[in-house]
Amino acid sequence: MKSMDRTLTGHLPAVTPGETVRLCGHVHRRRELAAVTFLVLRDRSGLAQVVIKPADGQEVPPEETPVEVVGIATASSQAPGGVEVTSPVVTALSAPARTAPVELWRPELAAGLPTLLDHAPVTWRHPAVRARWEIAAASLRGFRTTLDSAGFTEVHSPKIVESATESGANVFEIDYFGRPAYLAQSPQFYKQQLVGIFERVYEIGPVFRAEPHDTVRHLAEYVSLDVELGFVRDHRDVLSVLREVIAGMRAGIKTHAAGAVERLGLDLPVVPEEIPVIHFAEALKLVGAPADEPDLAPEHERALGAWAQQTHGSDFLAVEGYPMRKRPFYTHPWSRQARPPGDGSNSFDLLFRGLELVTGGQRLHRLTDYEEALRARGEEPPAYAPYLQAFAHGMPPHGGFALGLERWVARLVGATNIREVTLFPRDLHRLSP
Ligand code: AMO
Repeated sequence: MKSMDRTLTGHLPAVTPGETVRLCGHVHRRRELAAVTFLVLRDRSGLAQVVIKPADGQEVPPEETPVEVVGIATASSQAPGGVEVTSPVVTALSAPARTAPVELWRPELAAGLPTLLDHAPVTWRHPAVRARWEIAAASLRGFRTTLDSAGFTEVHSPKIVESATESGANVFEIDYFGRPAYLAQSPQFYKQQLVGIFERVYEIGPVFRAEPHDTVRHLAEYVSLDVELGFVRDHRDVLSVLREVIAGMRAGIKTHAAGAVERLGLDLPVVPEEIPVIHFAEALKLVGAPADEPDLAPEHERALGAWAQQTHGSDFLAVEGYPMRKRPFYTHPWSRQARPPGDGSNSFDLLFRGLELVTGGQRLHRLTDYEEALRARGEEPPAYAPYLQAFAHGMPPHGGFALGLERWVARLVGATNIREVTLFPRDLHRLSP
């Protein structure tokens, strides 16, 4: 008995009735009736019912206490999966758990967002809450699988950096052995330099934004899924890779998180063979915004999302040709034949169900273009010397994109606030748990 392997609750239905099994998990629910006590045990794979009769002489510790249960697998039409455990020996694996701040055994968690976040180490135990991260984890598997099989190399770049990459404003300054340094706002500079080495790279990692606004779509730290590839013709090649990546993330969810999809009743998006593309100038017209607007407001993105759904039956819409003045200095100017009005760029945003999910595009790749672009923005190229050396020594035309993991999951599960799908969110007001 001592060396007996553990059976997961999810595998219990496959056990031959009459066999002895050993389960480990948390007490999800303890129900004491006059003649019998039911213990619902929760492990990483699901729930199982354990039936305790007075003659078994077993005490069930309070809900959330981790336990080991050794008993007989017994067929029962009442039990989840048709098999329950009887005649058990129940051993507590820690001191009795304190009463949880929320009733985790209820099918749906009845708690407001502050309670969920304040008690995250406990509230994430709820199966319906945990399912959200299962979606995230399966998406990451799909992301990696897709890129690994397309010849990409996974990289990791420093998170303590010398200068801002996206804009100076929302950067966290830190004390680095007595001199100023910053938390990386994105792996942008590094992923570009690494294209010169590996040609195709991706990184999954945290990025930091000192977001001064308290919104439902911004965090101070989020998980960025970054991709960069060389020898592109323009941003449309990048968009094709993005399409494959999103299809791969969806496939990852279907394969590795089928239980979470079912539990949450998700309607996974259809990823069209080709993601519909609209030019920024057209998009402004469509939503009735002034032609000189430099960016899309959230309500514009929502309207465009609805338009993409109606016109193309698509949950996704790429908006290309954003004005150069709103994009970072490394952005490549518009180069396709049909020249749109204004100072367009070879960059795009991807909207998913009316929310910006991805930013990407083609980058400059000639040293002289960088020097010019930096000077035009009042910056001195020597300040960027470590980054610019890659271009001095020859870089191919390249481009890439970054996808915010929390926004992807929030849209998939229908969460209005991205904090609902973030394990331990960091924002203007929150630094713990
Ligand atoms: P950008 O700054 O647009 O682009 O970020 C890319 C994507 O990251 C997500 N995102 C955020 N998610 C949560 N909280 C935030 N504060 C936040 N800010 C951004 C969004 C967004 O679309 N270097 C470029 C990418 C590139 O061109 O490759 C960049 O970082 O989903």
